[in-house]
Amino acid sequence: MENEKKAWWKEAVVYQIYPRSFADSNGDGIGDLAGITAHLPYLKELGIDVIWLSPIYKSPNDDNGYDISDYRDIMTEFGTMEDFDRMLYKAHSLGIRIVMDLVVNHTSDEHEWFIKSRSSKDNPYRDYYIWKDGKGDLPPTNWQSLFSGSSWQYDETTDQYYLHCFTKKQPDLNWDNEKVRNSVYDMMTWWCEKGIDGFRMDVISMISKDPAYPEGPLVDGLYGELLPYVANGPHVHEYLQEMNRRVLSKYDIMTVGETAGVTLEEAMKYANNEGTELNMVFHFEHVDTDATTTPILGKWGYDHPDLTKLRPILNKWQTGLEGKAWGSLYWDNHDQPRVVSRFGNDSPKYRGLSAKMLATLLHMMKGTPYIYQGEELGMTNMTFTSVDDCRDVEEINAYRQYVTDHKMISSEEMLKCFSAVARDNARTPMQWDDSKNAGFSTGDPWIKVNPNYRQINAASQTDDPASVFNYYKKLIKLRHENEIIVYGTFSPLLEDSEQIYAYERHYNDQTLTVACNWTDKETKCSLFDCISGRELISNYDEHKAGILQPYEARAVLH
Ligand code: TEU
Ligand code: CA
Repeated sequence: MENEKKAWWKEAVVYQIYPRSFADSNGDGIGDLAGITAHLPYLKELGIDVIWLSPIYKSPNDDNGYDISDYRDIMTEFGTMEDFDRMLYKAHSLGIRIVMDLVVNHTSDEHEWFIKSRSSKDNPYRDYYIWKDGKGDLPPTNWQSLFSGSSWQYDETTDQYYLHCFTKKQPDLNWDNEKVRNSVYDMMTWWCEKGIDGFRMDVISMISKDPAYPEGPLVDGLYGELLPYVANGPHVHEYLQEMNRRVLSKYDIMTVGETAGVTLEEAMKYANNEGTELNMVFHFEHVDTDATTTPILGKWGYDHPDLTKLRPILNKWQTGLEGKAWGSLYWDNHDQPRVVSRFGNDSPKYRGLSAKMLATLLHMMKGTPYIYQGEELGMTNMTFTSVDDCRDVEEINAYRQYVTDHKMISSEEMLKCFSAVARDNARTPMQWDDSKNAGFSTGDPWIKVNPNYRQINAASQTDDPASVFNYYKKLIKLRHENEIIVYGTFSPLLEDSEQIYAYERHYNDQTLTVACNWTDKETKCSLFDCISGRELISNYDEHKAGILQPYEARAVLH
């Protein structure tokens, strides 16, 4: 469609930085803002347009910064506000925009709003959070927190429970209270006035709760389901439209909502083309395809998902949003395992090829692509052999609940789950070079470095034309140079194939044909036999007629 409205955030490629694991400038083992500033030229070289910074605000770090105790200050370990200003200035001078993580579904229990809220029932801040009476000795509902255990924490001072969808150090804000909304809008305005370029909104789909607070169906025999009662609730669109009127519409910024539990129908509202809410959202359907054959349900299944499961999801989102809403594209982020291990093949023989295939598949689709730090190097999952090596509160809590307390799964089996799908896979330090600690830190890193850093690191890839890094660089450049990649419509191809994911993009009178072999076997493919055009990119130098080689990917413009 040639009449798609143009916007810089539709043409941009975003790079996500998880500051704690990116680069440590002072040897305390923790990544920091000065470390990011020092590596901006690397990102410039890669060619990205926007950085999404995971939270850098003051935080006691129960959930690595997703528990904020002061929205207008910087986490001590990461540096100072001067460091932030320097980073923003340097990024802007390189033409790179910075999008902040906005975590406003909840705060830290150490935020002054919560300290006041819990102090007494008649404190003016009481209604900033969600307080309820228990049911006898039981919490108000049977809901399970997304990070294990009850989602309600009893507080002795006032003999009531507060809601926390995540850890008990992350109490949920009460968005039905107008004062909460105003406080959040003021804070957002403060950051916009500082000159930041947008917000990635953490679990923004969860800010409006079902006022009935019903019991949920049991998930693992222990607790009830929570998400249906907290995601896409009755007022969520109303609140986002208000936020849009009061803050977002006043600035030239980009917004992306992290929308747990979002359906295609809901996404069309959040990211509608009229622009009344957000620019785009992240959905989870494609990354929730790991089959759950483990004895415990939930996110801990780890069977290699096959293409036939993934294809209908990818196609549905591509065609469903067309003309109605803008989409986002991602494989990896700080909550997901590494894509080359999860959907590709991280053996030495196929790691590079399959990483490039997955990158082609994603970056030739319609939507704004997101690259997570290290993905551009083909960084892999970690093997966890002891829970002592885990740092993520989600893993530590799940281990305690399922292994230690309820003995529902063996330690060995749980660690197998962690090695496949745990969030810490994405949080091992960025692999810069083959020196000590992968060049991440001269001190002891807060989390173990993946031992494969001598083979997989930035220094060895930036000058190698055949590297994964240079393949990503080329994909980014192609998007910048070819409007068809940004604005072209999408139509699926070969929908019955179990090996090949293929599609076409159309723009003006041009067609871009993309085909990716999802397997390590040669596969028949006649798509390119009758096409004469310009090959934009491929992970193989030479092709075989009528065949796609293992993990071969091709994109041809004609
Ligand atoms: O994630 C929320 C979310 O819905 C999930 O991605 C969830 O963390 C994951 O499924 C658990 O396996 C956001 C942040 O991205 C995450 O890092 C935070 O821990 C969480 O919110 C709480 O702020
Ligand atoms: Ca540091």
